[in-house]
Amino acid sequence: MVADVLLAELPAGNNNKIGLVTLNAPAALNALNQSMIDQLFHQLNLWRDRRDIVAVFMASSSSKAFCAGGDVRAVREAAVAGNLAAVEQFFTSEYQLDYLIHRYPKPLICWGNGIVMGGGIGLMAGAMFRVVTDTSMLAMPEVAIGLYPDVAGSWLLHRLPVGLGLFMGLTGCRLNAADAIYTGLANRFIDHAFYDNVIESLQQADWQGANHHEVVYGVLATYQEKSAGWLPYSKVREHRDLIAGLMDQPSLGAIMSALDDLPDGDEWLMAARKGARSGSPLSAAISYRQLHQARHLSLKEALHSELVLSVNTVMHADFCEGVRALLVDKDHKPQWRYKNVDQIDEQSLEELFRSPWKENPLNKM
Ligand code: QUE
Repeated sequence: MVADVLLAELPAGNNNKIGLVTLNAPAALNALNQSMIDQLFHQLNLWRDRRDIVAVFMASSSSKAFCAGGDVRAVREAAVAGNLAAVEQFFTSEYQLDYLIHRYPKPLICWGNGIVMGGGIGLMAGAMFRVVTDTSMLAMPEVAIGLYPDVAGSWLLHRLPVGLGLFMGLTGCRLNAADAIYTGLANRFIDHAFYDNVIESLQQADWQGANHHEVVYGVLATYQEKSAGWLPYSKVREHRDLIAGLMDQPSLGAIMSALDDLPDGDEWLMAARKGARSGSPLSAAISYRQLHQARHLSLKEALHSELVLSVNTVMHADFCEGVRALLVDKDHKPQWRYKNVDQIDEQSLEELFRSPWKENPLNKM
């Protein structure tokens, strides 16, 4: 069996080493399964405590994707089999990993080449150095499968330009490298052709006695400069005011109508409109409510509330049907529980936010 996470310790002079994790499940676009999450969590913890590890680098062996999300097919199978424990374990360990990355004390570089969606954003968002490339495509597309923007999305999406986080959650819109830099979801743009050079320069840098963050900063700055002419055009920046206006409505119903009423013309906006029209109305309502409720939560609190919501959404909302329609049967005809957001009754929605546990499983983190 081929390992789905490749580990390497690259020599970086004076017995220093750079920890390199390479996601290696290309057929699944590196969608994170339980084993990959466990391996990442274990190794990042070991490297954190090792004196000879000066920096950690996360990358992918696939030119198509850094990480397309979580292995939602496996999560659905567990849910369909009534294996609640497996569903709980998956989200608990995924969020623990995300939390570890957000608080990692060593320079952590995430090379977000190709697709970076959902759980992939969860890995990237917490890294100090978040690199996007000429092929990067970022999205929080969970509304399409009956989930909602988790992996700390309810913490992260508030920190984007006004209205954009909610817009991303309701439409699943796609961001390119320029959008990612503009929003802060990424903070370095480097052409993917420089990947080997970046690794080599990190290995050849003078780490001894130097501040390790400054070393990484300098190496990435060099290749960012060489890539400067390539940054694509930002649709998010162009439409910033429009998006803010669309999201500034008295109710979710009014927001969905505003999205539905977007005129033909701009292809990026039409794709977002399509995402909003075809996504799960229940997911839209969950996202809307969760984003508002999480406004003042810490990262840790946000993850705790997401764990409740994710497990409930998988067991009791549109998730299994969404994954069936988009990723299993691929008929792309999900039968959502509600036709539109106005038909959702408050009590059913409320129940999804109610914790099934006396103690949240993330309390051990
Ligand atoms: C929305 C999503 C996901 C998606 C498609 C969507 C998602 C996800 C995957 C995915 C992709 C490839 C795989 C896999 C899952 O697709 O979160 O197992 O092999 O993980 O429209 O949120």
